Amino acid sequence: MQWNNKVLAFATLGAAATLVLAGCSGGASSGSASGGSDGYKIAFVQGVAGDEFYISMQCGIQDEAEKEGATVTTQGPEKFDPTLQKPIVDAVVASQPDALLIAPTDVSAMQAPIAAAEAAGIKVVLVDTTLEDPSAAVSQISSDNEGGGAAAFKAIQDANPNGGKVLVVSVDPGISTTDARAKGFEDAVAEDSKFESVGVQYSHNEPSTAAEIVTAALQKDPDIVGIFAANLFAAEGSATGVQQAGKQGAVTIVGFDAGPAQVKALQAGTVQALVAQEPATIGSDGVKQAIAALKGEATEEKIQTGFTILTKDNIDGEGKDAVYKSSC
Ligand code: T6T
Repeated sequence: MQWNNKVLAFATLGAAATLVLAGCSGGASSGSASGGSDGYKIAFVQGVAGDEFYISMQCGIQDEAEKEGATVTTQGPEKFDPTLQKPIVDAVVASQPDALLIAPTDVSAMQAPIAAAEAAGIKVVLVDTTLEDPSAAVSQISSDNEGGGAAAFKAIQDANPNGGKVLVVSVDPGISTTDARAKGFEDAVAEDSKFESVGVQYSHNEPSTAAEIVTAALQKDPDIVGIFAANLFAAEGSATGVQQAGKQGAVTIVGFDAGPAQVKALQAGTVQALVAQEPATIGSDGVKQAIAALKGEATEEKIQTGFTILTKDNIDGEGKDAVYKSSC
């Protein structure tokens, strides 16, 4: 597991396409960004539109692009779904940008559309998620997702020294990030005989489905002590599910990401810890790698960014900066 300094400092918990204007608030609209007229054209394809993780990434991309005099257009599918993301990529390829920054929604289904971008001479950077075969990309940038999953288990472990049953609420199989988080969590659980995993369930990125999963799981196994929600929407829904089951405070919830609604749940005590990623850094690093490739300079094959564990103790202080944005 890779820990950055912030993680060490904060790991205190007893543990239909939307085209978004660069520089605007992230709502559904259409158009393209402004930037240096002679600069590179960068297309950013999000995993899903309206997700504060990708909005924060967009902010990082735009800030870095502005420094370089490059223009950015941002688009994302309405759902985290390769059948909706593929046509967006196809249209982006047809529009011939210089570079494509993309978070593929599936490790295999997005392979061919992204290979087509590379074949068209577009420099591809994979941001956040990756592919089974990432060779079409000049660089892959993501959090330490496995490490984040293990850190989530540590938070549950610290809050429940006697052990017990734990549940993972993920998104869909085939997403590199959430699969790695679930693996990191499950591997760590397997190393502590006091804990037993009741398995990984998939919410399809729908908070309401995550809430249903959690209420049903708590009915079946009322002795569940901890829930790891592997992304923002799974975490929002898991918090609702625990509340609906009347188990607030009795079950430790640790969620990946740090959207504003997740932070409210942390402050309210429904959720005990959040694993905040650094989406703006992923985005700015993505722009740097794309531009290096366009200039014929060396690129880094893989860049791993850090995460911060947010708790009630640091969220109103040092942790504030790690909260995701709803608009740039
Ligand atoms: O957790 C992030 C991202 O890292 C993951 O790949 C998909 O879900 C999010 O966008 C949060 O909703």
